[in-house]
Amino acid sequence: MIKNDIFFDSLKNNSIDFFSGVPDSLLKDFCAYLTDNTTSKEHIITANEGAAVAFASGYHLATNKVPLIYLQNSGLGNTINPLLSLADPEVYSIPMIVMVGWRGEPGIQDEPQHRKQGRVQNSILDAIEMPYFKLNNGVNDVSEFVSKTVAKAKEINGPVAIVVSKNTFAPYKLLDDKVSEYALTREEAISFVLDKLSSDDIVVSTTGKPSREVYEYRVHNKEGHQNDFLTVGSMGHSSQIALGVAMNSNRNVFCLDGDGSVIMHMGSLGVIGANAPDNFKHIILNNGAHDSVGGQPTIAFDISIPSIAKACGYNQVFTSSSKDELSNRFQEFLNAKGPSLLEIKVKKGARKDLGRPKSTPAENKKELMKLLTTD
Ligand SMILES: Cc1ncc(C[n+]2csc(CCOP(=O)(O)OP(=O)(O)O)c2C)c(N)n1
Repeated sequence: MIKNDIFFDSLKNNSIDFFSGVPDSLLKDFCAYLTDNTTSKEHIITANEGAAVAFASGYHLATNKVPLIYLQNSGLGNTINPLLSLADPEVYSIPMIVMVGWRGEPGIQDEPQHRKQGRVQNSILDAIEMPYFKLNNGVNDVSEFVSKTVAKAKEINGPVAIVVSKNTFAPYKLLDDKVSEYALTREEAISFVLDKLSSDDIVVSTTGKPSREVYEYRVHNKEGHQNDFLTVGSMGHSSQIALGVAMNSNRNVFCLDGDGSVIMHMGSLGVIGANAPDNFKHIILNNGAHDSVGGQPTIAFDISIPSIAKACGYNQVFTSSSKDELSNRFQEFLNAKGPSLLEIKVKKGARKDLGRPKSTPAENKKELMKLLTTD
């Protein structure tokens, strides 16, 4: 395995000292090392991966230095526009290193939403004519690898990718892994909410562990999965899926969103407010973190998601920081005319033995559509 300090020092030796991106479970050890060894101005987690390309471009404009951005390959799509129309050698020509976590690498078992992405990833890089180098445990001389990559970015004066295989970086634990004071876990909050819903209500849950917890709740309660849409990929888009269902169904639709997800495509809140379906109910499970991929911080405890939603035209917004507050506000939230939003502040973390859906996305879709289209 590659030691984080050796990789980081090699980057430093090549004058790379600006890092931004959206976290990935495969890069979580390196991200944690970055957090412990950089200032808050040198390492910034952005709202989405495209924003990281733009942010890094601004850094380059002001410093003439080469930045590094990092992302899971699921976020590659978010980067394509700014990679091709901003940083590309044929446009503004911004040299940068783009470190991509290779989920779904062929031959390595992964979840359905990662398989095709992993299979076509390098073809996408080829298609956008972005050079890339593979980083895995077969790389013996890390310093030479990093120097070669940075030299390439400078030579073409454009973005160059490093595609990182699973288990490449050695384990690294954040020195000060702050956990918020909120008593409820996300899973407890999800159980609380689902306990209160009726068998007519539709649930659209966000990417990562929240959807796994919704799935496990149904299994545990011996209920079917027909009322749920688990957004296993497409981070940040659950609310628009829910909007599409809500505007075309008479059922109440509950979007169970994450703070990292809602921030990733926050403009969607305005579209919900403008269309204002009264059966749209948005719940933000705010743990101030990208919990599903390692618990890296989001900005969600520094902003007010309910106030933003209100300004976007939601009818009523609520927030709760404890089980008592949640119990007190939930009925009011249920009775409120939509679109309404309830932020539930929770602590980060999940059960070690949290399972994964046993049924496929296609099966899940079929069951849900059967319910929705026979109304
Ligand atoms: C476009 C994209 N970028 C990154 C990821 C990797 N990813 C999966 S879940 C997740 C964190 C989600 O955070 P949040 O919405 O706050 O939910 P939490 O896991 O904290 O409950 C990330 C970054 C992804 N799946 N898709």
